[in-house]
Amino acid sequence: MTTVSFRHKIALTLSGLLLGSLVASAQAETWDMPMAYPDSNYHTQNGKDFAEAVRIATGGKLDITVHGGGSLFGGADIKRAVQTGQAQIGERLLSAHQNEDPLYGIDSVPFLATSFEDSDKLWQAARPALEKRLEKDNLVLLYAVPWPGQGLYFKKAVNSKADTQGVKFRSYNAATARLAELMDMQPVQVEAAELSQALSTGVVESMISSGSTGYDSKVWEQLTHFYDVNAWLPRNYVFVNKDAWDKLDDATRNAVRGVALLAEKAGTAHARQLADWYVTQLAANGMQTGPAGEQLRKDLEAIGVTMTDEWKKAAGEEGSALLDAYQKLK
Ligand code: PCA
Repeated sequence: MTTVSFRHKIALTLSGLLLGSLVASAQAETWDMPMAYPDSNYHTQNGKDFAEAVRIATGGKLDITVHGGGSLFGGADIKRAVQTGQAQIGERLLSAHQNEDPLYGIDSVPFLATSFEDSDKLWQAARPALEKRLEKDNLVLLYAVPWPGQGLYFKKAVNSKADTQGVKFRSYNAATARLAELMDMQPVQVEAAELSQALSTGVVESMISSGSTGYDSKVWEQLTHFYDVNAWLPRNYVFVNKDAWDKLDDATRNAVRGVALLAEKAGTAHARQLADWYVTQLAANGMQTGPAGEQLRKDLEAIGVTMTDEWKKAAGEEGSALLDAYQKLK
């Protein structure tokens, strides 16, 4: 009797599982997730962990395939691809859209938030407005993870603006291009995926970025100096096409939201853990690393004031309200 009921239970469980998996596979959504940065980078690793956790949390109902390193769409095309539904979900540098709306550039205002703590506060203050703004672009914001602080890379010692005249500078958004102009450099927009090539062919010879991207691109093969100026901590964010999102049932959407919350925490913790290590790696590979000298710092601060004023003017009342909200959290 006991044996029968046990077997009966197993049979029931098995058929239940089978039915469950049939239902799941009948309803399984498959999404492509283009990401711009290399597979080895912590942002991409975090995206892969996110996709895996979504698979588990939804019992296989939502199956996300991550395409790292710009392999499915290059960085510059990812937002459009997701807006138009060519991909259902993607990751991109948020401030890359600053030319569409100054709000997108709030995390690249020089010296506004220069630590992970302040970057978190700025994100907390700005997130609701960014969520609304993205919705206008047919996108749903899931999570965002910061890069470490941005420092200046050169192939010579630079002590002040006098040393940067005419230097070819790799930019990755409107703020970095503006910074180059204000230092009398020549900005050239280059995606991280093409950075090594742009450096080795001499298209660019300097940049502002984190130790992370310097490490990923082995910039020590061409560059010699890294000034750890912590100008800002830009974010990559992960977003979903609104139509694809609306097609999911409530339980799946809740599961994805929960996993996204964890992904933001895990990715941010990773960034914090790795920030110093990356700079150590630059030094271990022969680069001179350290803070900027006094005159260079002063020059950068003056440029920061100009850029902050310009951003405030461009972002208007909404921008000022966000800055106020941020100051209240500090
Ligand atoms: N790495 C990215 C953006 C900011 C960063 O640290 C890049 O250089 O493209």
